[in-house]
Amino acid sequence: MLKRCGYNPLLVPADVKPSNPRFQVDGIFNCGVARYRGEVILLCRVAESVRQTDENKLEIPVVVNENGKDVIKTVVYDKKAQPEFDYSDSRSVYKKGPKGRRTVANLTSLSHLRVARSGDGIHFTVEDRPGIMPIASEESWGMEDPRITQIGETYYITYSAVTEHGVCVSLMKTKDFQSYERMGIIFGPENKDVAIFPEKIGGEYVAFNRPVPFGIGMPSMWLAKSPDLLHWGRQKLFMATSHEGCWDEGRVGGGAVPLKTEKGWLVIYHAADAADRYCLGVYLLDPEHPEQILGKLEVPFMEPEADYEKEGFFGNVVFTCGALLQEGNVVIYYGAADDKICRADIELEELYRMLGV
Ligand code: MAN
Repeated sequence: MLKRCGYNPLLVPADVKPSNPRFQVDGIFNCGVARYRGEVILLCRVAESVRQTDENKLEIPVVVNENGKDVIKTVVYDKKAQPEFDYSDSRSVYKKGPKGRRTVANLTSLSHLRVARSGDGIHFTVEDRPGIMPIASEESWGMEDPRITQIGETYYITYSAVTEHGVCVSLMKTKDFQSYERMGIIFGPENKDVAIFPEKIGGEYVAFNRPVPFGIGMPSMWLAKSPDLLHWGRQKLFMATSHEGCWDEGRVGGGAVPLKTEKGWLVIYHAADAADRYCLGVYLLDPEHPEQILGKLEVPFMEPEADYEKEGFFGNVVFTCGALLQEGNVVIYYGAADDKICRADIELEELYRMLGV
């Protein structure tokens, strides 16, 4: 039913030129998707780290402002001399706390956003330079997981804006994927996975978002509304995590920007279990009332199964930020194991059948 592209992975770290001679590319993954002037554009998350020279040390890049100018500096951990930190997760360094609690001390890599283009949706060329680099005031720890919503001729991009004070979601816009206008933070910390519907519904913009509660509750999917794309409110819980032992027990969050079909909004989302295994699920929502679910699959329709999804920077992950409708097919671009970009297609009719609509 689901056809993984025979050319997978479409993009790997070796396809990307580092933005800085001291850096190596750890991953190109979790990309926003758009059609622009007859081409498919992927706005990719590119994660880079410092090429390490001493195995006892870990040098981490961050953006800081010095004398009014943004520069990349490194934070250096001495693994032997600093055992109070946990270095076992490839994505983050954790500070060990009491009762097994741990907090993120740093991310191991710094992500920026970069454009890749293709005429056929399969063979992509990655630009030599970053499209947008993080700035110290808003994204000192990086820009992650962009999602593109086309409204008219403007492409609105939401992304995780990460700093030491938390993960926010910011908005920017472009008309040409060359110059970008930052519009600021639209969801304060901690929030992620914002996918804006591509048109107003009932006179308002609608977006999924994924606040991370502290103390009570789990990271779940919420729906917010806005008159202008900047001011979001009237939050409603859309879907909470599921029961213990289920594929969606750990977290659920928006995935691809919702696709408009003749039967309603097709929503591909992600969920992770307690072991951080990320799968994709699907919903069909009422065209006029997106909080109303017309069809839902109780099981994931895509799980990390291929080697390139099971192994990588952070294994057992399929994660999408964007999909396209093309001749009766849903074309899903997704990040595999947090370091590659892949494609999988599924017929829309097949999805309808699975959803019982
Ligand atoms: C995070 C996401 C993604 C990433 C997954 C899996 O929660 O924001 O950036 O792909 O974890 O590591």
